[in-house]
Amino acid sequence: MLLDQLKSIVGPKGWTVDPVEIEASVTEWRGVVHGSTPMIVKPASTAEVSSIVRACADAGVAIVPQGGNTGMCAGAVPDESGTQIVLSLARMNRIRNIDVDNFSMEVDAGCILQKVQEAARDVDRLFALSLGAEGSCQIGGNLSTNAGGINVVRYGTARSQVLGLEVVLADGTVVSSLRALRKDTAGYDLKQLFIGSEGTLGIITAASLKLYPLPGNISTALVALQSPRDAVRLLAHLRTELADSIEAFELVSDFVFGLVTKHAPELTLPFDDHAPWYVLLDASLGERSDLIEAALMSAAERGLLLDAVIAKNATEAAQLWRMRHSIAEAERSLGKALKHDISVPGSKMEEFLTRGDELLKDLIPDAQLVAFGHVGDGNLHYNVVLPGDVEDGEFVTTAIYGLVAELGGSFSAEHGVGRLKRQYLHQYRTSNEIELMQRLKKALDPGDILNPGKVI
Ligand code: FAD
Ligand code: 2HG
Ligand code: ZN
Repeated sequence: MLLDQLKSIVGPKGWTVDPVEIEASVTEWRGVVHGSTPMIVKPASTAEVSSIVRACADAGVAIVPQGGNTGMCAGAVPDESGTQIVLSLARMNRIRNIDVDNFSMEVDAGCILQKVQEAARDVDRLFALSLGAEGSCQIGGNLSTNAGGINVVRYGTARSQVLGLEVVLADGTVVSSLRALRKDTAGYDLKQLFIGSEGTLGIITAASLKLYPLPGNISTALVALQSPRDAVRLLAHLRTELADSIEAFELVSDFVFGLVTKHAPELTLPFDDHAPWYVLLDASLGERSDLIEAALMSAAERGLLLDAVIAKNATEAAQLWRMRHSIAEAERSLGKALKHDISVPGSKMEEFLTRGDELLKDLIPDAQLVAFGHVGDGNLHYNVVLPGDVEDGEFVTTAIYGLVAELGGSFSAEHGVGRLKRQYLHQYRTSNEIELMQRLKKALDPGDILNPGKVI
């Protein structure tokens, strides 16, 4: 019997059928998808992951790898069949080693992102991935979704932070390419296949990560703006004026900050008057923190901004970033929004927002638009809260994705495809791209046991 076999592989601490734990693991972060599983297995080593996968493959039973279960497209929850095993990486949470001189570290896949950041900071290094869920998401989940977050504008997505990976394949084979090298042209770059594949091609058990020098003093500013176009122009201006020291550059609509301050009344906007849009930014200027004021002044002279506040100290800066990182929670309290994590070229951002606005007014005038995001990367969260009497918003999503495609963008820029966006992958990728993805999936997972029903 498979469940008994799995129990004996992981020992008494390595599995659970506790209803409370099961409930949390089968429910997507917003509760929009609710699956079922007979058991959660929690291996403590790569060897255990390998044995679990081999046993499941022999029995023809599917596995759903799960990190912090903070994903936004139901990739980490099992389906409703009640047969899929959830494989939690939570017990594999060791920082394996840090090579300070090589600016690299090796970690288990189940390490919480914040723990990785802190371990790097303790040795004066930066691990440059940061996002609102960092207190609970795991590095394995970050890599499997190729997560973005607030520092992509400077350091790239999760993919750019990886030097090597250790992966368990669908037949239990362990492929270790944990080399901590920045240059390596020996054969195919296998790690890239698994990064962003959302647990459908292999289970990531460890990673060798790239570190940077700590950026030193960070200047944080909140800028009030008339339009997203000004945000794009302001970013170009600041990049030039401040020698490309912008570490984060996030756009938020006034409506969205209104949601946050309603949801968390202790947070307030530091302006007397409201503006249509805001940008929250970090710049690493070291001792030259005065430069940010001069750069913002010259931006104001060019008409690129309405007002700006520079955080006076780390506490004020943290308060501003709390407002940004509280958006997902605040939106969740409104109900089940249609989430669209789209991207368009920066030059098309304004057109997308103007035409998107017209489209929404036309289709569904009482909808509430929750627009914010990583404008420096052309990645917007263009979420729509439907009025109570509209049950199914698929027509809205289809129209928005159509506009995104027309402007040369992507319907899925940051959170992955998971289960919720799967149908659109087939619509917005060419048939040759889909066929190649299917061939890769078949070659690596012929029995379709790794996270079936997700992505492809
Ligand atoms: P999970 O949700 O557990 O899993 C995600 C996917 O990866 C699933 O398909 C799962 O099967 C697979 N997976 C997990 N671990 C492994 C593994 N070890 N091997 C193989 N496959 C695996 N995302 C962003 O990109 N940018 C943001 O700014 C951002 N902000 C967020 C803010 C909040 C408040 C929340 C709740 C979420 C946010 N997210 C963001 C989404 C989410 O945090 C990220 O997608 C994160 O990378 C998921 O990590 P996780 O450990 O929770 O993965
Ligand atoms: C963010 O940027 C996350 O805060 C979550 O990617 C986005 O809630 C969302 O739609
Ligand atoms: Zn985001």
